Amino acid sequence: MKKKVYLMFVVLLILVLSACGGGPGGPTTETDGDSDTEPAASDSGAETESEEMEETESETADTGPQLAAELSVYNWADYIDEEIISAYQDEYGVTIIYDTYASNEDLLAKLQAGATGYDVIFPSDYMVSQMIELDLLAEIDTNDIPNFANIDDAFKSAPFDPGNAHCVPYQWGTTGIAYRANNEYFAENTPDSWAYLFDPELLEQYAADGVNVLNDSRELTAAALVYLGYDGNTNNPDEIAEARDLILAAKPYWKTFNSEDYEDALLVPDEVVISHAWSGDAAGAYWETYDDTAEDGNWYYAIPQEGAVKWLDNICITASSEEYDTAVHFMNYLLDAEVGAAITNYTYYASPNEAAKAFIVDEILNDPSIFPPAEVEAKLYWLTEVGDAVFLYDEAWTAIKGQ
Ligand code: SPD
Repeated sequence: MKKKVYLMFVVLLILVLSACGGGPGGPTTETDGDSDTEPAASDSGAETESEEMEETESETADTGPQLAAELSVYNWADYIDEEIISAYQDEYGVTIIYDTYASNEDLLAKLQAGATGYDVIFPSDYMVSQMIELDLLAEIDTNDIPNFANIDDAFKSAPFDPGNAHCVPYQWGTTGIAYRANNEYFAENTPDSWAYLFDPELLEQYAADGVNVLNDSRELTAAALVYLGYDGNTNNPDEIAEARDLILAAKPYWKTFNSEDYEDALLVPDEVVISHAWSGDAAGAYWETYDDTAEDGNWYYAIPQEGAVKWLDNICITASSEEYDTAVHFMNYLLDAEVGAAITNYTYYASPNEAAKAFIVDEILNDPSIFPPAEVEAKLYWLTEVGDAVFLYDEAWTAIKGQ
């Protein structure tokens, strides 16, 4: 399986970095003999307190801030190879408390409910604006993150966070339709329209074989809106209500609302035949089912003709975090070229890290479902903050999930 190959790649990367005596937290280029690798936060050796103090003071003076013993990271499910987390912990002695969520709205609800334990989070574009307005994000200084220089300019200073005052880019992708290429129906019919998820007449032909939609209110409502010919970010109550009704009419044909681990379901025979999907999960299903003899995988990915979402997930620090120095150190680590590539080689999502591209495996770099060509880009749009209409989307979602 491909993921095993990528896991070996990560292990190899860690060995190479250790052999070089440097760490990915360091600068992208070294101009002198000093290593930018910072000291570990904890030390298991039996030193006296004064020895420890002396060492701490000189390390602090020479190499930068002391790192915290722990950092709490809250990320999307299945969005990083655990080996990368382990490598950071081993190299810097910071214990990462790692937890996951399934949607931007779950993340927001958790923070609004008063959760203060999280330091580093990964909201998408529109949610970054929403969180900035709600004062849920700390301000950052990208000068504290030397590897920010690795990020492609096209992904810097996005409208949702001008000047990257709060966040840095992590991974990006699109939202389309994944389908079983070897299914009798889809071998004849390419699902290149949202009709394949919303039109009961079409759904009747394959619903029994399993249909999944993302359990994500803005994503699913946007797909319904653009199918109806509306703006995927509308704040018009009538249009949102129409999208809700379209979804409710299609819902009986859907087997699951799953965005957390549906990529696993795609690999189970007879579980699902078509799914509303994020590009990386669809590409993962393709490569996981790739047959060397046939030179093909069993899952394909289509961008519907009506338009599809392009999104950018970001690394941010919560306003309640007391670990700014360690949080930016961890962000810098994730933005290292080789670490950035190891993330994409595991997730199959596109990397906004230009320097990482030299280390991303060719089959991902050359996969148009991951890095879309210009004609596909032309059909993509961003989800944006919708102001008070967010309450209309929430109401619609409650109705959709409740019935
Ligand atoms: N398995 C992790 C998937 C993360 C996808 N983020 C998508 C955000 C779309 N709004």
